[in-house]
Amino acid sequence: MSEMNPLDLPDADPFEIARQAAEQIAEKTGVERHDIALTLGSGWGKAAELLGETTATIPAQEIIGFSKPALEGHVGTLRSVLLPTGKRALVIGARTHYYEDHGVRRVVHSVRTAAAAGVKTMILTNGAGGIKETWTPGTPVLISDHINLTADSPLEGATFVDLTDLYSTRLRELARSIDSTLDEGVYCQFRGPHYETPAEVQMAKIIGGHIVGMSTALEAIAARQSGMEVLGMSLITNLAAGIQKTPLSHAEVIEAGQLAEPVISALLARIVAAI
Ligand code: 8IG
Repeated sequence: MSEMNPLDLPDADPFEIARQAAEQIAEKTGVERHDIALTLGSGWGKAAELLGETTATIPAQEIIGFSKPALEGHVGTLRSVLLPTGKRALVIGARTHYYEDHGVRRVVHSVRTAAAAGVKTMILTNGAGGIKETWTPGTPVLISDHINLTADSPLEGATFVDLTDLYSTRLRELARSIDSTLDEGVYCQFRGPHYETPAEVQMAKIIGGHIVGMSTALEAIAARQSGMEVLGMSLITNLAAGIQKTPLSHAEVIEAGQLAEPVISALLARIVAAI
């Protein structure tokens, strides 16, 4: 059933495996180095086509350390895109979620691979629940900071990494120069895969959270460890439990994502063109 992944071996070096993955990507795409990487979460997939010309598409599982996508709505490919600016973007349509229980190394492997491929700007996107009552489903927001509620970290051993300005102020300002109406908020990563209880959403609100999700924070930490600048964006596909009066459903989340997708993908493409 599940295939063996070298990241799971006890003496594996995740950075060496990321280096090998980057080498395979360079071989398969014919692109030696990429400048920007984007992880496209639910609702953001269409951005891949709008960014520029796709010059190569690779099924993610052909690259060392990557696995097949576990979720509907996630495409499971890595694409190399030539931007109008001449820069090269690596589009990651294959996200491993923490709740899949494959360990943090596999969660952040795509980010480390991007860094090894030369990427300096990491764009992390997701679909998430909104706590701010002014947000309606379909609203894209900038991530200004995060609260990591997984009690886990991609850093191993005594590795101390500064997370001040983790979600680059410069890139958030650049995004707002493209769309001045973009709001921002603090992203709380829960383990999932269940959605929160209303009480947990209230807790998130009280401790300073505005967005609830199941990804991104661990990836952002790994991105910063690798020295990349991070831009984070959430598509609010639903109001968080208890904020919205009706129960949450995965179908609703997918639908809100599909409706918003063309608009937010175009926005993201314009932001990337300005980087
Ligand atoms: I889409 O309401 C999406 N992902 N934790 N809570 C959490 N993750 C989400 C939610 C949500 N909506």
